[in-house]
Amino acid sequence: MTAQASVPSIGTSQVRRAIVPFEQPLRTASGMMRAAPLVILDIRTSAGITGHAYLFCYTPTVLEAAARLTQDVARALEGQPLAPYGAMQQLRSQFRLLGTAGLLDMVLSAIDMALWDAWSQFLGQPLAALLGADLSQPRDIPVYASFGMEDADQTRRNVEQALGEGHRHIKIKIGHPTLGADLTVVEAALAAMEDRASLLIDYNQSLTVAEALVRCKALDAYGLTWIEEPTRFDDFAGHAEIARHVTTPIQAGENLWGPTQVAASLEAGASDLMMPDLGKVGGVTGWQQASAICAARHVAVSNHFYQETSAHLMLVTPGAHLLEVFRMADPILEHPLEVRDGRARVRDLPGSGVEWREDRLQQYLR
Ligand code: SMN
Ligand code: MG
Repeated sequence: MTAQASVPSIGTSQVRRAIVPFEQPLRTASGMMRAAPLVILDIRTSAGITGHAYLFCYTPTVLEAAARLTQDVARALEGQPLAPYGAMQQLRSQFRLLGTAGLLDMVLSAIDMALWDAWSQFLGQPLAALLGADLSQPRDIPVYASFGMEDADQTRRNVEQALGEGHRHIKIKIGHPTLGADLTVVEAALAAMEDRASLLIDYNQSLTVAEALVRCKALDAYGLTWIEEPTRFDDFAGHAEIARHVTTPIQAGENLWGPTQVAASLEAGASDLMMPDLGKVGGVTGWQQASAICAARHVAVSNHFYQETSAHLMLVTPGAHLLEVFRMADPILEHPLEVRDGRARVRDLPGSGVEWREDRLQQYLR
């Protein structure tokens, strides 16, 4: 039997919508979030295996459209061989004239993640092992605790909580009305940390370039691990201007559409670090291509969201840096990513680690 004959074919997909409340509302300098609007995707195969993925849609306003688009695009895959590379190449070729940046790239990313989950289940391998990691070796990935934009008192409490959980890297969001207010919160976090952890900050694109130059230069005095998205994500020249005048590493990438935009961003010198989002960069396939671009430029790589699948990928990512653990889907997952003493570990089981707790998922379906 030829290898091709043994590859199962892609079957029908089940697409559902869920809104899963955050443990606590999350304030960013660019808006407040209270829940995760998620597309829940299950792609069946002729081998009786089902690939799972969720897609974070940021706002409930687009959830129904994203689910409908996911259903329509996944239908175009039915009958194709499951092998993700060929299936995604074929699927993306249909959108060459339309272009995919935006919701369609998110939908294609989710489909890609589900196909890779099914593919690694079919081959009986954890995704990381399938991509070349030796899971018999130590495979802990340093994580960071990620918090919203809070005042000094709540920031101190968040830092204490994260330190108590063993975290050695902590991210907070700033972008308060004044630089002084930002520095008050940063100083409160650093005082509570007492050198037991490193501090990362995230402006969520909230500053003009001029204001970012003032604020980031002032932040240079604090020895931060990175300053994230000080200005609009797609203003590569603006980010590059900031990066040229600031010694603290500039971090960006969570909003970049695909490896091509990752390459353009790095080419422009927009950031010193990169943090692709699996739900925007093109899923596992997009991450592999983006990761290769970063490796060629010796740029350290972190993730944004999707820690279950990202943890597998970080084990085969040159320059793997820090893993963001943002537990938006935990309430509906059978096996939330295990984090102990500030380090994450993937399970040595087939697949990407995304599996629903159906009884809990039912509570959140819309
Ligand atoms: C972020 C963006 C959107 C929602 C929550 C958090 C943030 C991050 O930019 O880096 O996690
Ligand atoms: Mg961010």
